[in-house]
Amino acid sequence: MLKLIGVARSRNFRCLWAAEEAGVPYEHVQTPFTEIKGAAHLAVNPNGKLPAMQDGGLALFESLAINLHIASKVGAPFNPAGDDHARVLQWTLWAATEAEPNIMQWAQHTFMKPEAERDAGLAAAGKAASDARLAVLEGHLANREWLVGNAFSIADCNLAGIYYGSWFNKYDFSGFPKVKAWLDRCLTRPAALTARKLREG
Ligand SMILES: N[C@@H](CCC(=O)N[C@@H](CS)C(=O)NCC(=O)O)C(=O)O
Repeated sequence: MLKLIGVARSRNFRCLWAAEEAGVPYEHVQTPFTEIKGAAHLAVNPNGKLPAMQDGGLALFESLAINLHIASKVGAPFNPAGDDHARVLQWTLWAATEAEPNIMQWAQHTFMKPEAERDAGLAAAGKAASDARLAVLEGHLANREWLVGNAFSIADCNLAGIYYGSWFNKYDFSGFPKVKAWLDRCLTRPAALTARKLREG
């Protein structure tokens, strides 16, 4: 059975959410942060990070790669084919390279790091860079409900999974009403609520 490795208060949240959306059976192995540099965990994720995944003989790291693998087990609309599959890959790579580094910089220096280590300048720069990406997303969502096609897909799960922490911690999305409404739609789906319950307790 598919094993999703790592506590839910890590990027494993997005993998748990994807598995719930896909409806694939999985085991949640709740490896804590205290064990991620140990030999047993390094054998499945040599980066010493969460999450990791095992599925038969396949071991994967990188949360969004894990999610694409989970989605590959089901068909459309969660895992669309053809041109829409290319669009899923586009948004997934955009999530990893454009969205996540900037929103994480804001998050790290706003609420994640101990107060003494936060840098207001880095938080502001992270917000400015995030807002530039959110403007792109706002334009894309101007006349559509979901990122790809006309149904929720793994692309929505991957990108909304990245913005979940900032959405939960009250990032100011007021300049991006379409994005805010899309995040509300994504993160209150039944599968998202199940994964959020694992994370938020
Ligand atoms: N790009 C990786 C990032 C993994 C990552 O940084 N995970 C964090 C938890 S969410 C972690 O394990 N941090 C502990 C550390 O870096 O020592 C992914 O998406 O899986």
